[in-house]
Amino acid sequence: MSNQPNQPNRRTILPDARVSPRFAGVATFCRYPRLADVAPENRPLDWAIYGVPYDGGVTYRPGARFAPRAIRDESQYVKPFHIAHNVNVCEKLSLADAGDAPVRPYSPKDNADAVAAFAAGLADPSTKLFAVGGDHSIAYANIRASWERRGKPAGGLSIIHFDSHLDTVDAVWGEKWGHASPFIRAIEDGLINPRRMLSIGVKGPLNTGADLDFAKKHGVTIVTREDLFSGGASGGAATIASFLKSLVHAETYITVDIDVVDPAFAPGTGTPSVGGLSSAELLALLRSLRGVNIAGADVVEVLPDRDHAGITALLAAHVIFEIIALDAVTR
Ligand SMILES: [Mn+2]
Repeated sequence: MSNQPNQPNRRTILPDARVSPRFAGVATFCRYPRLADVAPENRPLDWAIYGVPYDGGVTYRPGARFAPRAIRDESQYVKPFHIAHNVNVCEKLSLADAGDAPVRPYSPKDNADAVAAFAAGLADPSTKLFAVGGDHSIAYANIRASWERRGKPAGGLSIIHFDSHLDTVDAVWGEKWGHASPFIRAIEDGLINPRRMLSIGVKGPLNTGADLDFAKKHGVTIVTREDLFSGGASGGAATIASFLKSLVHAETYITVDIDVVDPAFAPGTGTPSVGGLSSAELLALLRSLRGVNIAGADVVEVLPDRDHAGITALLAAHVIFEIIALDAVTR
């Protein structure tokens, strides 16, 4: 079988857990090699996964700056073979942990610029970028770098967004670059197309019904959790299927705010919202995106200090794996 070491198509060499145990050594995402250790024959790199230890964009509980370390730790037991997709991601793809982006703790705008500049220079021009936050403000930077890498598609990237919140608020306390605003900024800058934006898992309560206005006015497709479990042509599953069909091969960014998952499953997050998806439902929804042409991705808003037994960070590690597997299965 092709899962033996040293096969010519094995592109990401994982440490043998029988020689270098999973609890030893410096932790990288899913035990993928550090970017500097990727062999020349495994370039160009398919994905660079990097941390963004930044939480200066929040107004409620801070602490997501500690998430990249926590997620690296919890990801040590993520193995490379995906049962549902029947794919070994390490045989299909060259993957690396590119370390952490530089951050600017006192300014969300300066931070976005610094992270975008770091991401723009990572690895090879064709390498896709996976950012591990950090709060959701960091998504803007990775979207910007991904849009540039994918040839600056006119009209912007399509985007599939998992979140309890729309994150299209113009400003909070005068701040336009916080974690409530990454998508309104990305839409304004033409990096994403609101008419090809799907927000899954949105729920209340909101500050005001006007929080929905921007998304409605600009044509964002919203699927609430209640929609997901109502059937028929107007049900959430039908809406998602129709959206996916409309994408054809459009370059599509995937962003996962871990607070889309119920705090019973993902307590370690800064703005928990009750009545969310289960871990299994999120994974199933991600698997249902098979065939999407992925342009880049992120997972954000893990807050290790509020976590229990690392379950939220562990879920985020599996979100990374699920999205990478989606890309692997299309190659
Ligand atoms: Mn969010």
